[in-house]
Amino acid sequence: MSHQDLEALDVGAIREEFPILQREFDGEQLVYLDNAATTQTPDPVIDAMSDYYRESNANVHRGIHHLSQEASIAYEDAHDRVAEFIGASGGREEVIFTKNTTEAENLVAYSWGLNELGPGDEVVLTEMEHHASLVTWQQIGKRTGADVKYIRVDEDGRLDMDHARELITDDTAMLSAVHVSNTLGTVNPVSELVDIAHDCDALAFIDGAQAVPNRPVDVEAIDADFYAFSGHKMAGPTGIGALYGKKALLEEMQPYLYGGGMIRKVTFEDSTWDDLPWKFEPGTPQIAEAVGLVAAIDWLEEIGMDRVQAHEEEIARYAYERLTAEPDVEVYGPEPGPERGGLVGFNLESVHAHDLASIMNDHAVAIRAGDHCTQPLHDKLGVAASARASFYVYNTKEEVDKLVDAIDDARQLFS
Ligand code: 7TS
Repeated sequence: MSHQDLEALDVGAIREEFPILQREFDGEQLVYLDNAATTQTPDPVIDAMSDYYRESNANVHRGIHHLSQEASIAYEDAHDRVAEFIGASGGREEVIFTKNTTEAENLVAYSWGLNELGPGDEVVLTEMEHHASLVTWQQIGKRTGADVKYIRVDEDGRLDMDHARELITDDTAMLSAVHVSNTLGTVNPVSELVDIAHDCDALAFIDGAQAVPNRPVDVEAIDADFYAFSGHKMAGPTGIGALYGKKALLEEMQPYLYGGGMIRKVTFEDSTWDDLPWKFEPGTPQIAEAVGLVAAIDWLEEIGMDRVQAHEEEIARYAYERLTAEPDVEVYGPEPGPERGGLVGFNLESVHAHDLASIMNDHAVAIRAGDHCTQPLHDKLGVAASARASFYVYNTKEEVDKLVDAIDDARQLFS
């Protein structure tokens, strides 16, 4: 996308829809650069949820009364809207609402993994998996006797694809790979990974928590068997995420949570399950959150996902250039370009990432410091923690300048 197209994105107008961005702390205006953890919520999303509570709140599953019918239609239709957004032509039957990406990983690991895996089977992950995927498959491996293997990350923070081709074999039953790394910013070649898995008759799960919020994603073009993401990282509410799954697979899978709202017929002896996706959504679901997620999708699509992506890449490139210009700052992950998403992980020599984040906080600059739920990857990088600035559609280059000013401040304090 050209610079001209980028200028068409009116960041000033976008920021006005986020009252929280106007907050000040000790006279300094908030600079919110922790978007990979959670993005802020624009007024239209907050309004959609409060309108729902004001006007349509009721339980779903088709009560006879007006409100329940309204709530049920809004909740059910939300599945279709999510399906359309990620290119799932099967519609609602291929979209299960979960609490978040983590729960989507667990759903597949318990429902499919626990039943299908056994000794001799292998699950292939990447070294840059978030704990949501890594810990889940690791523990399912222990319970089933399946081996878990990891595709190497090279010195530039990219996956070693030769190693991927070596590791994925006829013994591989499942590949689970992160689409965009929350620590390195790497955009992985997920279609290629899925093809390699399919050539070996393995299934492929893609963790899209850091991809769906900031780039066009088409699950069918990727040919993922499962794909997961969270609402709260894409201008939507907390408490809702989605699992996409190919219909034929979801139909075969057993539910892993049981209760009301997911059954067809229950006797004292046995039960049968409702149609997809309800079979995987027991109990009272996240109704207001589903309404909020639809509002977030509408809001993002009005901007255009390609422009969201271009804006983030532009800010990330600027941050990368400013940070790599500092001789005592180590920046992780690939160079700016199509292989890097909208975040930059780094460390300032001789200042612990937590101290750095704390000094940033004194300037109202919000970043994340720690292991970002990728402890084994940090072990591999040889650091206990890193600092991370992650961007969204409302961030500006001036905010990156404030980040770099705060680094100067930290350097002086600790020298
Ligand atoms: N996968 C990736 C790649 C993530 O970045 C995260 C959250 C998750 C899964 C889990 O998402 P959740 O919605 O289930 O919590 N990542 C981060 C982060 O980087 N900082 O805080 C949460």
